Amino acid sequence: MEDVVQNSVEFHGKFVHLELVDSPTKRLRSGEEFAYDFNALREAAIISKGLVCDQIFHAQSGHLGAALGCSAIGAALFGYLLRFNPMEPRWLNRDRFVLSCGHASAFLYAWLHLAGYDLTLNDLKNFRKAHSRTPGHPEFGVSDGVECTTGPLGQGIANAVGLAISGKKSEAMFNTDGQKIFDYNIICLCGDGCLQEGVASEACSLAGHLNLDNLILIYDRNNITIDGGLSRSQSENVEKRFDAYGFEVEIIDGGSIEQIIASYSKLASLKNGKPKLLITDTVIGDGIGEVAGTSKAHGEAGIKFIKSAKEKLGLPDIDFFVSESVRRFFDGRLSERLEEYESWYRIFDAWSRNNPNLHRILLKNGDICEKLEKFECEKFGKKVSTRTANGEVMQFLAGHDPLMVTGSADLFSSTKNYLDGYSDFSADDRSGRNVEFGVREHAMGAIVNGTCYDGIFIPRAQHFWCFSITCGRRFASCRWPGFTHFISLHTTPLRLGKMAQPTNRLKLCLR
Ligand SMILES: Cc1ncc(C[n+]2csc(CCOP(=O)(O)OP(=O)(O)O)c2C)c(N)n1
Ligand SMILES: [Mg+2]
Repeated sequence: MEDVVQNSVEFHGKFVHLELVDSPTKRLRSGEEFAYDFNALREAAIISKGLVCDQIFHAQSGHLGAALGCSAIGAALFGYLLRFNPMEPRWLNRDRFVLSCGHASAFLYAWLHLAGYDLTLNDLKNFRKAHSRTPGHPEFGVSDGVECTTGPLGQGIANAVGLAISGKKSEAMFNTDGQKIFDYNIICLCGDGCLQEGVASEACSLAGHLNLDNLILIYDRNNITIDGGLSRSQSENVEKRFDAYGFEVEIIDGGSIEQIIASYSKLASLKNGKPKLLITDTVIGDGIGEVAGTSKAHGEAGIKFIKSAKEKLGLPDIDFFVSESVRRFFDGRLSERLEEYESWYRIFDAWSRNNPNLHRILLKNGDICEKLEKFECEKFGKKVSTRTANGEVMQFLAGHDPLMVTGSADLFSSTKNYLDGYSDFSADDRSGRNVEFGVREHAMGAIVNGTCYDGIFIPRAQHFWCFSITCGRRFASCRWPGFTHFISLHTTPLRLGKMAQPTNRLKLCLR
């Protein structure tokens, strides 16, 4: 007999009604023998290619290359490897998937649709249209399943590091001996360009130092960027570079679903203190023979070959086609995912009853603004600098809200935002509330954004304006090095999404 328990709970300001069914869940992660349906995954990968092509064909714009080249990765991740519940997209213990190469948004939308998220074929048809749920680059809060707004290359990797910090802190703060409610991973798909950006190097260096073994970077290594082959501008050994950062690294064929599942599963289960880099060798634009493997495949040049490409892939001449068998496969997976969620929820429910204080903190029932009213400004007694006053206020608030964390890029002594009485967040101390970012201002900004996206902790980070990432341009605008930066603006921010809008950026750059 199934034991059905009616329940409802508030999750991040949203009421979730649940029927808890007491049935055994297939735990993919438990290491049990599991029969993967590789045929369904292969078919789903082809269907995803059709959906990618159709979105970009309809919009007559977009990036085909990585979205097609990563179809096997998408099938493995969204078919089996990622833990999520499309019915509860902000499930606290979901795996967080970040598409750092945000230009490949058609990939994400195709897979979110197939996996059962609230993203319809109509949404896919509106790809790159104003106010659609499928903007040119993924936008947080616009479509379920999008964890971070991405597009500027490399940012997503640093966001993922911020999510990983949040994950480690959540485990330390909320898991109890009796009940483990957090054990999620952060999976970030990134391309050659993401890994060329300095922000990624800063963030990964810190991730290795902090032993963030809940972070899995999947590197879509197609060796092509917009203007041509990667060898024009890069010759380092990425494997050794990440090994030096302290990552566990594996290289596989990114077109083999079997290899992806095997390597990912191995890496995800390795809780050895090392973040993971899964280098997947792929072919950009795979499926459109006329451009595949070349920089022409990166963007829209393949559009004119889409009709014949779909035919060669064995897809019918139907726009936005999804086969019955692929639908059935994902329906079946959805039932299994719901079971997994329900199993977790039972643990969460018991945890909530056993730990009412922690539960209250997690769901942020306390009102920090109310506390702020009690802050006595008079105690300064004299004029103080704004950074000193800010530090005092933060110290006060931190005493009232255990979710507050802070950070500095080696300038705590000047920025005055160190939380006294609390330790540093480190590989050995996950309860620490002060994050020492090192001299990595660029990554600090994006990492803190990642922690914010997660919504569990309230992170703050401070540094000096003159050391902000626009430093190079600011110096140029002062004409100190006697050089002028020419800044291009996107003429089509509408199709590209908010990430390409010049708002505020120009002001920021010229300051
Ligand atoms: C910070 C930043 N600089 C430049 C761009 C413009 N841009 C978009 S994609 C791309 C090339 C990316 O190459 P890769 O990551 O290898 O992606 P692929 O061509 O393989 O899809 C560039 C330069 C950007 N999106 N972000
Ligand atoms: Mg590339």
